[in-house]
Amino acid sequence: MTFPTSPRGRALRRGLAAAAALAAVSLVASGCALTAGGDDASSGSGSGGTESIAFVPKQLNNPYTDVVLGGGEEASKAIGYDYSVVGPLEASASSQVTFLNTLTQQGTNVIVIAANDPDAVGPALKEARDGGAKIVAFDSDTNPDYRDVFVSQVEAKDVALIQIRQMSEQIGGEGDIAILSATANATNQNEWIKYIQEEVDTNPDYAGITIVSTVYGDDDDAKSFQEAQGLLQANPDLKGIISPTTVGIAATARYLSTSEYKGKVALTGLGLPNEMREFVKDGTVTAFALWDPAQLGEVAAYAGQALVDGTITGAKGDTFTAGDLGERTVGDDGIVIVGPPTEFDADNIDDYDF
Ligand code: RAM
Repeated sequence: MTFPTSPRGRALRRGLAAAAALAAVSLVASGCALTAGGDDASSGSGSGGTESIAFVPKQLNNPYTDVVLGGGEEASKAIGYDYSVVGPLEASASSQVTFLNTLTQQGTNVIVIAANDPDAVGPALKEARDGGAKIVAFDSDTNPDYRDVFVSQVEAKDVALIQIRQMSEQIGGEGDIAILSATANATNQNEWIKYIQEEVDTNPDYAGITIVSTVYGDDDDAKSFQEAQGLLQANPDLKGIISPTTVGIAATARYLSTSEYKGKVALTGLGLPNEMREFVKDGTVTAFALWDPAQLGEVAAYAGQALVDGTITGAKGDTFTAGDLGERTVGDDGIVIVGPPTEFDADNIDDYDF
């Protein structure tokens, strides 16, 4: 099943991809600041607004994050907020805490965070809220006690269902598979993996499939590449790898593409079309999935504004308008869904530019 995308949606994607490229330049600059300046990494484009919004991704230098931030920056400008990005260069559990403390001291109005660990950021977020900040989690949730809303890319279970179905289709429903994830504490990854395992354990369609190993590339390209190589060495009969992370799937595809396993070991998961195109065209990858990352950043910014304005409190049934993306409703547990996911293959990958 493929979810159609309108030409207008594609045009929007192209525009946001351009914005993301600009954001990426800022992030490179911030990486330099980190090296030269000690414990802070930041970038931003003050727009002169009175309210401020700061995005704290799991890590800087992640191409997926760059596209999310492109959407976040566009929306922040549209609502007249001062926009900035701060965050660690690696996605370890407590690496975001010092950045949150600084934002609290600065009186930031909205903190938009993708948590490296659901609890490690808790005390710092509590302090920010005590100081009046609104907290929007995105991509990877915090413990719900510590945020006002969680803007989730798509329903977590749907992400899992697509990936296991694609894998099953590609290996003929039979065989050993492995999962190559991001970091071990990432809430989003662990939820998707839980649902994938649940499907394998309970859905008769997948009775012939066994998950023999789960490894962590930490959203580091080199480590992900090595983990992919290690999986094939340790499991010579492996039929496929699911990598629910854009960094992991791209690194695994690169490894497979020049190995004896190209075209023999299936690879699916969540990837950026622009990073995966060459591997779809050279026969390493048949199909994978993702949503529009820029929309995630956009909806997060508008949710932050709605919280500051008091239009929503994060209660179930609250609604707000996310610019051109239209009305969004807060669901169970304060979750706002962006969706829908799209499946990419050789037939449609050239229609996307992010
Ligand atoms: C990676 C990150 C992110 C995830 C995407 C699909 O870049 O791990 O959290 O949502 O992939």
